[in-house]
Amino acid sequence: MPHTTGAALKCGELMGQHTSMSQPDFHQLTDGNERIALVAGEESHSYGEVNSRINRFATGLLGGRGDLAEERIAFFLPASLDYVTCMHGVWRAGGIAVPLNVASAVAELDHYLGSARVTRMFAEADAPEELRELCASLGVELLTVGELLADAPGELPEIDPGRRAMMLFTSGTTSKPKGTVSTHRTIHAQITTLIEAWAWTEDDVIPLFLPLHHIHGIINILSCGLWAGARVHLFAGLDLPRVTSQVAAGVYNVFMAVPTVYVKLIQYLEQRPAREVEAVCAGFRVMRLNISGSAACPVKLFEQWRELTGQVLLERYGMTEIGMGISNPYHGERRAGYVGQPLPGVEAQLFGEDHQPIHGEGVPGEIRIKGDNVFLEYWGNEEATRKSFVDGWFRTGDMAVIEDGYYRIMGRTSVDIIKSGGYKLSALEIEGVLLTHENIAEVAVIGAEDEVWGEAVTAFIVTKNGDELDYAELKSWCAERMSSYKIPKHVKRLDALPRNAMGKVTKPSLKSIPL
Ligand code: MLC
Ligand code: AMP
Repeated sequence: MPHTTGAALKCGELMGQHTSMSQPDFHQLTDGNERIALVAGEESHSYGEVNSRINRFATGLLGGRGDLAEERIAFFLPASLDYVTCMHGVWRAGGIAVPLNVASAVAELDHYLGSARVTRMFAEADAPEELRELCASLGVELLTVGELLADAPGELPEIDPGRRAMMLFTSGTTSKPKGTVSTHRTIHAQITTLIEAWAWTEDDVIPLFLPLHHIHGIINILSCGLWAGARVHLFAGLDLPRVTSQVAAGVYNVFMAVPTVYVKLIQYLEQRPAREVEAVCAGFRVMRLNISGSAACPVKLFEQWRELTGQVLLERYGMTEIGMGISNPYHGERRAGYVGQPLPGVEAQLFGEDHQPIHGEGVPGEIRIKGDNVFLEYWGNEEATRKSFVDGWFRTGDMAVIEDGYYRIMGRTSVDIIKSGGYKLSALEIEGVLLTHENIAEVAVIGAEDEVWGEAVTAFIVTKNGDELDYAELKSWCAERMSSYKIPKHVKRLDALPRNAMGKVTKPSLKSIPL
């Protein structure tokens, strides 16, 4: 994929327009601040310690240069001190941070690294051999954070807020994930609106077990936490025994997760002894805030959580391209099945198919968003960027209706987007991989309604030889080619796919086929 040759020019153009800053203003990240910023297992790190490590890393990254000039630096790191060092170090040195999914298959990493034209990648010392080979074949230098820590911090560049800061890969209606680029200003806006709306303070303590290649983990939890001077507990993944024991011990006062996590918590607690359940629920009950988002929170789940813990979930709506857009109130009615109202600084408007704004209530339309929170561009893909904006409004592809002043999400404009456990997946991307299987002639992938995952990836296939495919074999075939959460949970063989008169597969009709 061609890389935007206009990058340097555009950045130069922006330089004169806004005041410069040496780093996005995470005011608590300063030398000498002894408050604890990160807790990882038995280790904890103060803001001052993290700050000086970031400066030493940024200095090492620069290696004598004045500015990284938007060099794409990828990192393949779990939630850790190294991850935070990398993210902020790249920002301070003037690069574009490209955090990657540590659960990616090599074929996916090939696309991310290649399309972003990544030059350097940071991983742990024991990075898998396959990753080393991939980096070597792409000419990407593979390093550890420790290797680049300078002995002392050097001078760092002034970074204009309009410059590119981060690229996150997101699935869309095109087959391969696109790099969503946000600027320092975007990130600043995405953070500050949440600091205000959800009343973050430096007394907050929050667990972070969501992946750190998506905004839910990166912005809502890690960045808001560090901006506020709060304490963020890092986990490599959702470790229910550890998280719940910390909850029971009263460690946290804020909790943020996707609906699937609340489902998993309820299922987990159903199997635990009554005394433990009581302690965990008491730990949740005293928190100041429990948030659900990244996928629809079913009303039943909202009620179950309230019954179990007394917590009224605050549901909010967001997207990689916009950060958070719409939220139920911190103070005020949190309505089950609704996502609330636009956040401070975010403009939201429903539009009809004729691209006209819908005024008043009760008429569904597509949510479109404006504001500093909106991303800059899809990397190297001007056409996709252009198509996703109309008159300066970003088209989310999500349909909603306003009822009694609250937005209710109704679904998406595309059947090819699947939300599974909070991950956005492209049906077309999964179909593209399945079609390379030697015995698959045709395939249609949909998201089937599912109590745990929200939607479960489901593949309807027509085999070349007319026989069933062995599911276990197909699963391990897929595992070599895609992240495990993209692998179909259900596979159903059909003699032929249902098609309309134009020959197009009628995906909605697949939803009613029993699995
Ligand atoms: C894990 N598995 C999934 C899955 N997560 N399958 C489908 N969908 C998912 N989301 C599968 C694995 O492949 C594996 O299968 C098995 O479940 C166990 O894996 P695990 O990693 O141990 O699962 P678990 O830890 O329970 O993970 C569940 C989860 C995780 C909900 C914690 O999926 C998750 O972190 N989701 C959140 C993603 C997120 O942050 N989205 C935000 C995007 S930003 P097998 O067969 O190998 O056993 C966005 C904007 C916004 O949406 O508004 O926030
Ligand atoms: P992503 O592209 O991974 O950032 O996912 C963003 C998408 O998640 C949105 O476009 C919505 O479809 C969906 N989403 C996020 N929050 C909610 C919510 N509270 N209710 C319904 N859908 C949501």
